[in-house]
Amino acid sequence: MRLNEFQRILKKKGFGAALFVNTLEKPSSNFLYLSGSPAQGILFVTPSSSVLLVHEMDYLIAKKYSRIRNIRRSSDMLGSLKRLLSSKRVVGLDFDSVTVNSLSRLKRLHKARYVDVSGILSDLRQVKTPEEVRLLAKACRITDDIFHKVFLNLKRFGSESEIAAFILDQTYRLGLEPAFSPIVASGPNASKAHHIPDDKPLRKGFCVIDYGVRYKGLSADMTRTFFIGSPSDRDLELYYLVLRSQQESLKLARPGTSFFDIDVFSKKLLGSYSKFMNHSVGHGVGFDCHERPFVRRTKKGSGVLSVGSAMTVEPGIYFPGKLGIRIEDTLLVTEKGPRLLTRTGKNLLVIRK
Ligand SMILES: [Mn+2]
Repeated sequence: MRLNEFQRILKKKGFGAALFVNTLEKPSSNFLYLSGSPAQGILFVTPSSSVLLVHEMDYLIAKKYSRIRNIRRSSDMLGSLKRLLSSKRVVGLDFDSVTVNSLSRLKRLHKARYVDVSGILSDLRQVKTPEEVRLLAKACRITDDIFHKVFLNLKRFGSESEIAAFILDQTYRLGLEPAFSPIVASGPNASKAHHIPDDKPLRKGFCVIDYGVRYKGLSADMTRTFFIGSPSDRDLELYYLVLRSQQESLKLARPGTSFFDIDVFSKKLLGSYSKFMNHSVGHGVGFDCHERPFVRRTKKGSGVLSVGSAMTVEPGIYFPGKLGIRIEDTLLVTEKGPRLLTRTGKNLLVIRK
């Protein structure tokens, strides 16, 4: 279905073909999106046909996952690609995933006008199909379950890295992959939005956990903040300020709303603390953990939500070297408004150590 739509666009634009390369070093989410297959290889699409070109050793995995029936085995991938490209004068490429070196190799292999199709793909991907919504919701439910298990076991963890290891263990036991490395940040570490978990004893204060699993290509993204020790009145006030901003902002996730306006609104609700929120209110999610729609510096450059947009809402405040609080959900924009896909409770959980 997605592939057919992409082929229609290729035809309309007069492209002879488009190709997507997926390797271990440079995984291509567009390759996965269009083919359904995580195998290494080249996806070659023309307005009327498609073929998945794989090395002999990747044939079985391609066959297992690919929605594209035409899978061709080759021991000379470049030679096979050259034959497929012959007579194609305009060829679409995903400029987001092609390196400068591979582009020059490609130009030596076959002379053509190579045109970026990454924008076409991100527009298509912004509207989730019912099947993608189902998979994303499943990714979110599994992520909820893992957070639940983390919270049940909190007493036994001594360090951030123990929590991260537990999260990854739970993920791999299910035969799944992390959408990104878990962020576990306790005490002053939580003031770094992208802290890497360390093996030192957990610090007292707020502890941020940011994580999501990838389920059949779709990424969940959720953050919860809990407290180790006894929160002061001010700690509680700060936490519930962020929570209120998050809960009110996500209500704005409706078709036609600019993501920019949600960003402005979430910061307005933080009042004078908004200067301690050093990132935007959220991002689109899907086959990449960060994809369209985005919040940019201007309203004009920012994405507009539509039915089928999947996104996060994640306000936070960070006092450098002191504390950090972030609360994030993944949600879907429907005709009726936002539908929360991550559902872990958000009242402040306090553990006394
Ligand atoms: Mn996020």
